[in-house]
Amino acid sequence: MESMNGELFPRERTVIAPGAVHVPDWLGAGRQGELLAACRAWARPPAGLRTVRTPGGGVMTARQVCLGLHWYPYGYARTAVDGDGAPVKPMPPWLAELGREAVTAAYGVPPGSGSGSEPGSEPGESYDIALINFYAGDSRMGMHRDAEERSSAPVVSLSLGDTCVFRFGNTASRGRPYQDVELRSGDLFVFGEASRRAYHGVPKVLPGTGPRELGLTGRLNITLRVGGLG
Ligand SMILES: O=C(O)CCC(=O)C(=O)O
Repeated sequence: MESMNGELFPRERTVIAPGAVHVPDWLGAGRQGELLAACRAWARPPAGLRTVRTPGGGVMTARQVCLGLHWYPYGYARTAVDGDGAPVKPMPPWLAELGREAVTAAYGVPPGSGSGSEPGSEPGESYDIALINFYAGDSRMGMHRDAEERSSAPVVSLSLGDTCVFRFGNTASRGRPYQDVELRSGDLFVFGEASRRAYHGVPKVLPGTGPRELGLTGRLNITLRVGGLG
């Protein structure tokens, strides 16, 4: 018998590497719609969606908007220093809470719960940064590490819209070994512990694969991070 989304076998929670966990279909259709509506509001100026240029002269094909702190290559600021210069929009408490729930869903324990075995964040640390990347058409993202945060709390990644190939690698280099994981609308991916500084990227987005009822052309990815930046 097929599951509701047409799969012959339901996709299951999978540990991709130590501390790196894929939880398919974590966000239901209603929550995806709410998150998309919020992303559309955050994308508007001031400090809205922008094109990111790297110091080496490269241009990122995914466009980005930030909450809490503004990421630029390669640091964090309180204003959109490589955009319109406006103050970054605040991180809403409900999104920080979603980050905590996501870690609990991935690892089975909330962040900072004190068992000693759980990854990353200290008690009291909360998700205070969101990076929202919008992939239109054939946008992609090269292999990189999320390295500007001072906290070792896990990164929480939420996907909306078109399916992508997410490449999850190792901490030593951009090359092999890596694993390719299909991230679909509503999927959660958490990487912390030994995988917190692993290289990762998006080699491919598959246009037209998102759920029609969501009403998004392209793909959105939201990563929630603990900055530890004071
Ligand atoms: O779009 C994705 O799934 C990954 C985004 C990413 O790597 C990042 O924001 O650092």
